[in-house]
Formats: sequence, C-alpha cells, structure tokens
Amino acid sequence: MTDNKRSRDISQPLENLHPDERLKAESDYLRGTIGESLLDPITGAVSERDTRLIKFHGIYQQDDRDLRSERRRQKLEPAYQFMIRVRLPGGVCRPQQWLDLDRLARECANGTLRITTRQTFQFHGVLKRDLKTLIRGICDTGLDTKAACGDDTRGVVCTVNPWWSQVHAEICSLAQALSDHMAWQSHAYDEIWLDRERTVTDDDVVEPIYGRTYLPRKFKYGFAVPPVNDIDIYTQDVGFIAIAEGDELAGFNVCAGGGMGRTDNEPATYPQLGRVIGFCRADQVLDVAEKIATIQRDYGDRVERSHARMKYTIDDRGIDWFRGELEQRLGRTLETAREYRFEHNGDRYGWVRGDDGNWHYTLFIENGRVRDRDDHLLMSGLRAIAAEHEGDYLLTTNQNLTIANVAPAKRERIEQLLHEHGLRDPAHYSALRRSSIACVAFPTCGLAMAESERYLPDLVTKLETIMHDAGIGNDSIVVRMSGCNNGCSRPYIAEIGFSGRAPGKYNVYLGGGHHGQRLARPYLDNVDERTILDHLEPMIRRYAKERQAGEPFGDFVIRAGYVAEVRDGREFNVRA
Ligand code: SRM
Ligand code: SF4
Repeated sequence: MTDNKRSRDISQPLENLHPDERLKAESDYLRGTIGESLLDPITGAVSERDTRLIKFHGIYQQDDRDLRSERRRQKLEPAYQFMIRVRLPGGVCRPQQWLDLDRLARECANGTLRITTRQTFQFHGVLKRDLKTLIRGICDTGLDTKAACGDDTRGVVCTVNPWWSQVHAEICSLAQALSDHMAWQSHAYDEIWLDRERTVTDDDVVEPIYGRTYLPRKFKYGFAVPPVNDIDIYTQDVGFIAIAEGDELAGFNVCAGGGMGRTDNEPATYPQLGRVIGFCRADQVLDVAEKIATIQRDYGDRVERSHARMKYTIDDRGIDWFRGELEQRLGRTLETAREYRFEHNGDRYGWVRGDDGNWHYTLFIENGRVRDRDDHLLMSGLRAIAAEHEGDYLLTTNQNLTIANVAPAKRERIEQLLHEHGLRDPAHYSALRRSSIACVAFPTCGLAMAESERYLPDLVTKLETIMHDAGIGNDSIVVRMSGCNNGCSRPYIAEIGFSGRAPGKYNVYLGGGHHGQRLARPYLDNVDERTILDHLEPMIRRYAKERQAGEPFGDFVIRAGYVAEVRDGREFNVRA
C-alpha cells in the first residue's frame, strides 16, 4: 500500500512532488516557452521543458531512431522530428477531413497516416518548421490536437457500430461532448498555433476542472456497446458500457480503474482491469465522468509517475472507498449495474447493413499504417473514395477503418474503387492476421526496445503456417505486440501478447480473454523468435486437437495448465 499522504497532492508543496508538477504549475497554463522554441533556428528540437509541455498540445518530440547512431557518429544532433496526434472522439471523420489530413500527411509529414489503437490519426516525421502549418491545417478542417497527449483527458473512444444507427449516433455524440467537456480550457493552444491574441488573464477561471497542475497522469475514457468490446472497455480509466432496452439507450454501466502500463522489473506496477461500480443514465454521463476525474485529480499520486494512474489510486484505497467518494461528489448514489454480455473485441469486417438500410464496409488495415505499397494502393484508394463518399470514415480501436453510411445505390461504386486500388476483401487475410495489433515502436517511438509494427506481420506469417498445418487456419487468436512494456497495443489483455525487451527479444503473455474480459499472464521472458515459435507451435497443435467446442485459445492455455488465470491485476506479476 502506498503512502496515502503523498497521493493527496493538491495541498502539497510543489517541491515535494514529481518535477513535472512544478513544470505544469509554472507553465502559465501550458504556454511555457513553446512559442520561442518554435522560432529557434539553431536546432530542430524544442527546449527540454517544452518537450514535456507540447504533449498537452498533441505533439511528441522524437528522432529517427534508424539514423541515431549514424548521426552520433557524424557528431550531428539527432534527426529531430515530431509526432502529432489528432483529437478525434469516437473516431468519426468526414471525407473532406480525410482528404485534408491526407494532403497534410504528404505535405508536412512522412507521407503516411497512422490509425492508432485509440481510433485517431498520427502524423510522423514532421519537422519543427512544418509544425505550425500542420496544426493550422488540422484546425482548418474542424479538428484539433488539443489534449491528444499529456496529463489530461486523452482521446475518448467509442465502439464503431454504425449499423445500430440511432444509438450509435447518440453514443458518438456523447463521446464528442465528453471530449469537449474535459478538454483543457487554457487559450495557450489558440495563441501558439493560431496566432490569436492573449485574452484571458484571470488564472482562476482558466481551468475550472483541472487547476494549474492538471491531472497526475494521462486519463482515458471509452464507450462500449455490447456485444462488441472493440474498445477493450476494461482497459480504460473510465468506461461506459451502453445498456439498451429494446432499441432505446437506457444508460450506461460505469466501469473504473483499468490500465495497461507497467514497467519490467518493477513488480509494484501492473496492468489492471476496470471494475463495474454501478449504472447511470445518459444525461448523467458528463457529471459522473467529471467527478471521477476530480477524484483522480485530488487523490492521484503526484510523486511517482509510475504509480500515478487511477488504477493505483483505486487499488490503494479500495473500490468501495472510490464508489463512496464518487457518490458523495455526485450527491446521489449510483444505480445497480445492469446485465450485459460481450462477445468479442474485434471488428466486423466487410459489408454490414445498418438498421436504416445504409451499408458499412470495414477494411482491414494492417497495424493501422495508411500508405501505398506495391499494388496495394491504400492511401490513394481511400483518397479516391473520400472524394466521392457522402457518409463518414470511422476509425476503429483495432486500427482499422469503416467506410460508413454508404447509400445502397453507392455500394457498387465503392467496391469498384476498392478493387481498382488493389484493396482486398478482409476475408483475403487470415482470421489470425485480422485479430492482430502492433504498436508503432521503431523508428519513431522514443521508448521502443524492439520492433513491433515492422515485425509483427512477419511473425504472424509464421504463426499462420503453424495454424494452417494444425488444421485451424481459419480460426482467430487475438495476438498483440508492443515494442516495450508500456502496452500501447493492449498486449496484456491478448490471448497471445508480446512486449519488447531488446532488439529481437520479447516477453510473451498468454491467457487473455477472447473478448477482453481477462488479463493475460507472463509466460516467457526476454526470448527470441525461435524460442517463441518453439513454445507456441506445440501449444497451438495441442489446442487444435484438444480444445472444447467454441473454446477460445486464451481459455485453453489456462485449462491446459500453461498459465494460471489472472483474476486481479495485482497478481499479474506472480509467475504461475
Ligand atoms: Fe501509448 C507512450 C503510441 C495507445 C500506454 N504511446 C506512448 C508514446 C507517445 C511514446 C512516448 O511517450 O514517447 C508512443 C508514440 C509512438 C509513436 O512513435 O507514434 C505511443 N500509444 C501509442 C499509439 C500510437 C499506439 C498505436 O500503435 O496505435 C496509441 C495512440 C493512442 C491514441 O490515439 O491516443 C497508444 N498507449 C496506448 C494504449 C492503448 C489504449 O489507450 O487503449 C496504452 C495502454 C492503456 C493505458 O494507457 O493504460 C498506452 N503509451 C502508453 C504508456 C504507458 C502508460 C502507463 O500507464 O504506464 C506510455 C508511456 C507513458 O505514458 O509514460 C505510452
Ligand atoms: Fe512505443 Fe512502447 Fe508504446 Fe510501442 S508500446 S508505441 S514501443 S511506448
């Protein structure tokens, strides 16, 4: 149990807290010296303090890690570049916005768009001199990058299910409203990126929810619509599980305290699943969400950042304390949670007809990278479709894309454009590949220890052969790879998860729930591909022979004794 006194941050003197707390407090509401850093022609970087502040503006300073040693050898500064993340609640993007972002990716970034595991876009390889143009361009299309990173409310995610059109629209607009409600209020963004005059000087009204020091750490909300758990609701800090009565939305079960991040060799850190604490009506969502954030604001650990996520605040004090604190802040009790059932956490690929007669096509985009390659003209194809499409583009948290709301008369034309650009039907890919996710990792991510996006496709090919030879080539196993322990692909909830330890070396996790309901357990440490395949091959063969009807791989490895079930994140690090 952590020392509770240090968690109660708000009244603590700043010098007793993590240095980032002072940085935030002294940043003049996230302005810092970002404006000056952008103008400094001597370096491609921003100042060290500003690297931490620009995250709140949706920007990460990175350097091209493929070039790092060569630049060092030549005594040059690292090849600095920036990653920019868009705020796109619910993953909803209009075709014109797609066209604008596509153009900006080619003009200001590395010519690709990256769909993330929180259903938004990232631009990579942006040079300092192009940052402002890019961000203005994003704002011109009606989007922004505010709070896409930093110690604040990150992208609010939402199940992609446009076929349930009325309810989907309702939940999506709640996701949008929540994102707007929780976005930070300082005018720093408009001043720095859009050259607006400073207008607000009264500090007290600047951040009514957050105050000067914002949140202790990143904070994530999500909305899931059973039976689909595509957003992995239990990994969110706060999740809202939609409860329907007939065709109407009755409200949401509230789930709190999930998170994936952990650190190798630090057993006090662990992934955790959120717990359902009650039910609220749709019109209470913003209030519930805000009050939960204020609990984390007031009680989250501001001394140790590795212990600062809300999962630790809840685990240290207990879920009953948390519910009580929430109900006190709400001034009422939560209703009893309602029944619900999830079936899977993947996407529904191909064409699906909605309840209003419109069609929706979900395309498989391997690891979310949108670019043209050989005869697979993904970027050009999606550009061509966006130029004609009158519905939406919906980004999924499995890094895919749904071309939504296609009128029946337009379906054939979309199919023709997909075909002309070599964009294959998702059924062309194995169920295994369609259930795989990799985080970005090398060459852009500064924290990567091993390859992920650039390597998982090859590993999947090898696993496909094993599955095919075992006679289960059409089956799905949820496989996720992260290039380090941070878990951006949510590997600790996969049936087979990998996290990078060193180039070519991974930890392997087994036994996550097929619909995201159970954590996996560490199985192998720091092993290479040969060792991974040597272990997985006999396991997959045995699974093919001995599985019970409908038994998912994650359940089988527990029943067969390869790993013990993890019932609570606090037992994740216990080898069993
Ligand atoms: Fe993540 C940090 C990429 C989803 C947990 N994540 C990073 C950074 C920004 C590295 C850094 O801090 O310098 C990565 C940038 C890589 C790059 O070059 O683009 C990065 N995270 C991503 C993305 C792009 C992975 C992807 O391939 O799609 C996802 C962007 C999401 C978005 O649009 O907002 C992404 N990250 C996640 C998720 C999954 C989720 O939220 O559903 C998690 C696990 C859930 C959670 O938060 O617990 C996640 N990222 C982390 C962590 C560990 C947090 C922790 O509690 O310890 C870090 C490191 C940190 O915050 O210190 C991190
Ligand atoms: Fe980078 Fe690690 Fe996240 Fe992968 S899991 S994107 S390597 S921080």
